[in-house]
Amino acid sequence: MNFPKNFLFGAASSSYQIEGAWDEDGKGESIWDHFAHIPGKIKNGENGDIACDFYHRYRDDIQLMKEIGLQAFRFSINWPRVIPDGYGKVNIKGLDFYNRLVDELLAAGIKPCVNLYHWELPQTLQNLGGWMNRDCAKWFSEFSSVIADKLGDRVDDWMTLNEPMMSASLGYVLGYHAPGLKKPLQFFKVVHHLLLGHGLSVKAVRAEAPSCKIGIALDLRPVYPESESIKDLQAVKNADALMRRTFLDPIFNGTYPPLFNKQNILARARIKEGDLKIISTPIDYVGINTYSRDKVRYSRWAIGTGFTGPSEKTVDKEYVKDGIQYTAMNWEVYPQCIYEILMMLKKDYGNPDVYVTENGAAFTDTVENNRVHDIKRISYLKDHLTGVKQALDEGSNCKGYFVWSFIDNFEWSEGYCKRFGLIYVDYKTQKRIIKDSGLWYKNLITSNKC
Ligand code: IFM
Repeated sequence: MNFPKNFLFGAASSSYQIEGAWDEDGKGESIWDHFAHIPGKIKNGENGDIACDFYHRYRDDIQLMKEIGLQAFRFSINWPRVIPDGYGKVNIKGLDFYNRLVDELLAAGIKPCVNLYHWELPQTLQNLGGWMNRDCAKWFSEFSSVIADKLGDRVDDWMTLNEPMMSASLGYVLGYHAPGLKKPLQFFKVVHHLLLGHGLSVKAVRAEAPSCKIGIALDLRPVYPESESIKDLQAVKNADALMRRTFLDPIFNGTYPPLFNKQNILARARIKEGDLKIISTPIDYVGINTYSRDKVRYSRWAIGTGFTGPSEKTVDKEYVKDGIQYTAMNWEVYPQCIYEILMMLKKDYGNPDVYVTENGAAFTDTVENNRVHDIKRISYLKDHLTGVKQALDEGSNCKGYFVWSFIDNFEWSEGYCKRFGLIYVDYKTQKRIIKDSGLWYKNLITSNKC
């Protein structure tokens, strides 16, 4: 099964999950530094203070990327590392880290793909309301300008936000993620400000780097009903509107789905004239982060949405139920997910250029004689790439695929127990081991087929 000649194979990461050095070289505090330091918020009391120590080990890690043949590396910029207070003074040492990282990647022949926001909001801005404050969109665009001004001469590929749905839902409604708020009535306001920030950031980056390509990484999953009842089928429509169309419709069409009409208590954002025009500023591609599908059911208690979604209940370990494999995140392995999302984008949004910006799986890994035989991860990746290939054969404009993740890392509220990497990390010693999946990926990249 061959992929097109210029199809890009990479791997992804994010700053808080790998960098560590949380208070070094003038870095300010992020909402994740703050949240993870609150006892009880993260499993086993862990935090990202050290993580994979990528801040100090990036040179060696880039050699590992080279060893497994990565063509591209997607990473995020830690906003308060560069602008400690969120706006105003730039921390040159922080900016210089990303400058060196880009140079080192290019020297290794690896394409740097910059994601501007993977949830590392400066805590100072959270103290001013975070994304509930409309000014946050403006501060984000100023931060984007600073980064594009510095890196835009060497970085061609950009993303504004990673998974704004997760920022808004886990961060402001369910409270599992930083900033840890439970304010459902603020949901849509947060979404709107994030999307406004996205639109302003697209313009800011283009102003500094006119020939770059810029998009956004959205978490998109096919939605299925738990039963065939009319109410569950309606729940699917609502879930689809909330989780998919809330983001794709304004970006591609300049409208919000009807779920957010004025009568809906969730729709408390003040949308000003011209906002949707900014949000729908044309982008060069859309990134999709896809891992599984969601099953939803009707719920009369879910005010404003009418459905309850996938359970957030976590498990210790992967398992098989009714013949279906679930990962250690308790996510169903549903390999058609990427194919279905790519086909949906083709049918409903004019077949834009797409990158699969994240796909991968957490399984329990064990080290035996300095090797990690992660066959379940290999089969997961292989089956999902088969879906990509099928979509390409049916006319999708998918241009590349990034494994989540390049390296085991800090999995947010789950701490370090969930491993997604192609590279294993022994957190006590920071020793790395290329897993069998890393070697398998290398072979796929070299042969261009799976
Ligand atoms: O680790 C996360 C990443 O930060 C965002 N997308 C999903 C991954 C796995 O949960």
